Formats: sequence, structure tokens, C-alpha cells
Amino acid sequence: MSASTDLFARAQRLIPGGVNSPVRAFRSVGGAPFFVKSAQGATLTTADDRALIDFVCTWGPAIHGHNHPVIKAAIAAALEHGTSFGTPNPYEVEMAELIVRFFPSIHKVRMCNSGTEATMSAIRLARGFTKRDKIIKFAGCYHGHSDSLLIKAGSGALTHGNPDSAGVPASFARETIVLPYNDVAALEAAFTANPGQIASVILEPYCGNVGFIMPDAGYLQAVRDVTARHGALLIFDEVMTGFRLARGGVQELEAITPDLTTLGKIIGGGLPVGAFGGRADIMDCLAPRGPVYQAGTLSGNPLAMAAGIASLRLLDELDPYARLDALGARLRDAVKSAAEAKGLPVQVPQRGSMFSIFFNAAPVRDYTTAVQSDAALFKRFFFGCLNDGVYLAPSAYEAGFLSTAHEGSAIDRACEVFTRNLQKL
Ligand code: KE4
Repeated sequence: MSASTDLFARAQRLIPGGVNSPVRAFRSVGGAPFFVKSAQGATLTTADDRALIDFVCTWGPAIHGHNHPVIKAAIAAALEHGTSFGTPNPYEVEMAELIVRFFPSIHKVRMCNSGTEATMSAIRLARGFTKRDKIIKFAGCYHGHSDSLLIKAGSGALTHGNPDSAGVPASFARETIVLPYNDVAALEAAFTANPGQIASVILEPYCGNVGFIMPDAGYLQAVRDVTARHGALLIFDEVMTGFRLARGGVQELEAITPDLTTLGKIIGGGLPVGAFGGRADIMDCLAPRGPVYQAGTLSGNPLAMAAGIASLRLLDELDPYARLDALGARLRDAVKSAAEAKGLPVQVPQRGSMFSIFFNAAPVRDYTTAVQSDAALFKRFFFGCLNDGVYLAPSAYEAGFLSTAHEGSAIDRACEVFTRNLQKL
């Protein structure tokens, strides 16, 4: 029996589904997950000592590759002084100053421990600030697993959603409206149907949880205009895209100013983290200064802050975004040319270090078109690449991530593997 098989058998006895986060269970592609015992640069090493070139990058944080020496040293130095104080600490102040410097829309910021906490808190803050209860999200956008956001489109798309998970009360779902992404008319209609009731619109400005989907030209500005006109707060969920696509995230690329922004992943350098921030008049509604409560035992944890500060400082020093975009374009072109040679319809949306491979003849611009992709073909491609030592996200509906560690032999090898496995389909 392989080490991963043995570990998975043990894990399934004690951990639901054998995993601590569902997407890791390989349910979307089938088979059993491998276990990883170490990671370095662009490579994961499994419990069976297999080396895999990693295009998941722990779902986004590892923009410098795994176990970067500068981040490792920062954690070690912080560790000398303790792991958690439960009091304000200097690291939190430096992290706040870095975030505010890179995100001009963020005048004040609150640290927490996950992207879920960040979006859950931002929604509560928007409701407290506007004194309105309804929120709008978009099909295909994922914002973590808080009750108000585990909602799928309801029958009355302009009225309310339905729970997307057991355990979410219908009363919660009634306050969330789910609309199609890239559809301005649907957004306008929802505000018309719910005058004065919508506290906030939350979206991934570039979607990374339904595969990688970018907005139509002008869409984000239209969302900004509609929310401003109706007095609803615009929340950019940049947990995945913040510091990933630019130091200032998508809002820097698209020159859009949201009212609130949520962050995570990269700002923790691989340790547990989340953050939300925005206009000072909104953020000052948070306890202890204002009436909206939000808290966390390990919020601003010194080790996570030290790791995140090192990661952000590296991004500031290296400014690797052009290099990452060149890597992404190389991968995109290799996949597209191999698929064309084979007569395989593929879409390969890519911007910077994020990409997706959809087996689909039509451009993928929203949830509906994404799920029309050939998931069976993706599974065959996924396992072909895995068998050749390249690990893509174990789902046809996740984004792929590159790091600066992918430069050189890793990207060369990956392009060969992608090409060979497209030819075999
Ligand atoms: P966490 O609670 O998992 O730290 O963050 C939730 C979240 C919020 N917003 C966006 C845009 C996100 O992408 C995420 C989490 N992303 C998934 C990847 N699809 C995390 C992987 C997982 O669930 O294990």
C-alpha cells in the first residue's frame, strides 16, 4: 500500500471525507488524493516521494514558490519572540501600513484569520453601515463558507436565493440575491426590484472559483456606477487576486475604487490569514469604535504577520508581475497550439499568474458557460498530467496559479507535459 493510500484510509476514519477542506478530496475528478509531506519552490513532494510541479500553489498564497527562504527566515525570527500574544503587536501595524500603501481604496483595515472571516465580516459591516439587509452575489463567485454567502440562484433570480449547503436557514437565503456575472441588466433589475434594501454587492472582480473568468470590458465600472447610484456598498473580494495580479489587485489593473476590499492568501505568506478594509467612515463602524462587532483570538498573529510582511516586501522589491505574466502567456500559448493541432476546442483565459483550461468551444464568460465545458475531458487531462508529474487543481472549475519559482525548468517541463497530454486526448 502506498503511504498516501494508508494515510487517506486513516484520515477517513477520523476526518470527514479524509480532508480538512472539501476540494482536496479529488471528488470532482475522482480517485483518491495524494498526501504531501514537503514543498519547495514550484515542487510538492508526496508522502510517496513523488515530485510534482505544482500549479495550485496552496490555492494562491505561494506566489514566491513554496518555502521561500526569505519568508522562512521571517517566521523563524518572529518565532524567537513567541507565537501569539493576544495583545496588539508591532507586526500588525506594519502589515496595515503595507496594505494601505498598496490599496489606495483601503484607508483602514482589520486583520482576521481566513478569507471566509474577511468576507463574512465585510458583509456584516456593510449591513451595519447601510442599515439594509439584502446583499447581491454572483453565480460562480465563491467567497468562503459563511451562511449568507453559501447561496445559489433562486427561482426568482431578482428576489432571493436558495441555500447552497445544508444547514443554511431559508431566512438567511432570502436576504441574498444571486445574479449572473457579466450581466449589467440583471444587476439594474435587481436594484429596481429591491429599492432601498440592498446593503452591498460582493464579487470576485476576476473570478477564480469557477475557473478563471475575467469581466467584459466596462462591466466592473458599470457595477461601480450602479452600486453608487443606489447607495449600496461595493465589496471587491480580492482574497485570491489581491497582490496576485498586481500589488494593488484587480482594482489597480482596472482603476475601480470599491468601498470595501477583502484580502487573504498571499498576505499571510502561507500562514492562516484574512483581512478586510476600505473607507474610514465605514471601517470606523467596527467595534470597539462602532456598533458592528467582529473579533478573533489569533487575528494579527505575529507569525502570520511576519510571513505576510516578508511576502509583500518581496513583491515590492521584485515587482515580478511582468515576469509572471510572461510565464502565464507561455503556458497559455503552449496549451492553445497543442489543442489546435489536435482539433480540440479549448479556452485558456490567462492574466498574469492566473489561468484556466476549459475544454469548451465557446468563450467562458460566466457560470452557465463554464459548466458547459467538457469535465470528462478535463479529468483525463488532469490525470495524464498528474501521472507525468504536473499537478493542476483537482477540478475543472478552479483557477491555476504560477509562482516566480516556475521560471526555468518547471515551466519548460510543464509545457512539454501539457502538450503531450493534449495530444493523447
Ligand atoms: P478561506 O476561508 O478559504 O481562507 O477563503 C475563502 C475565499 C474567499 N474569497 C475567495 C475569492 C476565495 O478564493 C476563497 C477561497 N478559495 C478556495 C479556492 N477555490 C480555497 C480552497 C479551499 O476551499 O480549500
